[in-house]
Amino acid sequence: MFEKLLSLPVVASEHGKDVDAFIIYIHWLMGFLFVIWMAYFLYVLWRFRASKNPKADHVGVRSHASSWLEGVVALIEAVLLLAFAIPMWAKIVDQAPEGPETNNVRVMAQQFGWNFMYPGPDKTFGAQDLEFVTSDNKFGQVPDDESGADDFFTYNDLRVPAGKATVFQISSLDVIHSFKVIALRICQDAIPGLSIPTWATPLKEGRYQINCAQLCGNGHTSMTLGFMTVESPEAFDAWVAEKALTTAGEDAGFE
Ligand SMILES: [Cu+2]
Repeated sequence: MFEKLLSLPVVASEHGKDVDAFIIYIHWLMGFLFVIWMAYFLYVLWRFRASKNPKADHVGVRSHASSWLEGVVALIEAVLLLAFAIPMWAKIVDQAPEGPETNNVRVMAQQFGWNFMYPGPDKTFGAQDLEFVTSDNKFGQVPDDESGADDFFTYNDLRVPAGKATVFQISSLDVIHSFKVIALRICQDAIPGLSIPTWATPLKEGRYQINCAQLCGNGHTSMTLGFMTVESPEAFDAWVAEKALTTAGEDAGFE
């Protein structure tokens, strides 16, 4: 029972197990600190009990040991942040993969759903320009751009191939949303006017919920109607070929 109660949500991405390991490590560390601090608290209650200390000491601690200790803790935290956390973020998160084996999807959040744009079989997106954005052209696709001829759109239906990295370019049509796929262990704010990449390599085939992780309005909860399907690369390629033939250029969205 406890195993089910305490387990983390299903992991479908390559880096997801590292995120989970980190979460578990932090819980162990916090558990350890909790035990130590509680023991210290009980010791202090006993050590400075009223029966042995009838008169309060108004000077208190005379040594500077605790100030030094705090300085050391601050230094360790600065080293963790500057030497480990920031370089690791720059290496793992900011450097999205590129190349022919990488799948690319543009994500346009709106009140209240998810629009997805695929580059089609040529794997190249058509040009985008803000001046072309309308309610039927949410990504601002430039008309008559050749590489955009096979680009197609879906609404609340995200598909990605298993075993290949997918880079999501996240943006928003209206307010700030946040693209969160718990199974992939990714979460990125969707900000109007910006296109922010985030990426993951899905491994486990299946259908997973997409969440909006910013309270974005009164229909916020219905953004959970977005789903991501991880399928075999063959099934994904067949789907892309069929969609590009049948719905290229057609808005799939919210009416
Ligand atoms: Cu939202």
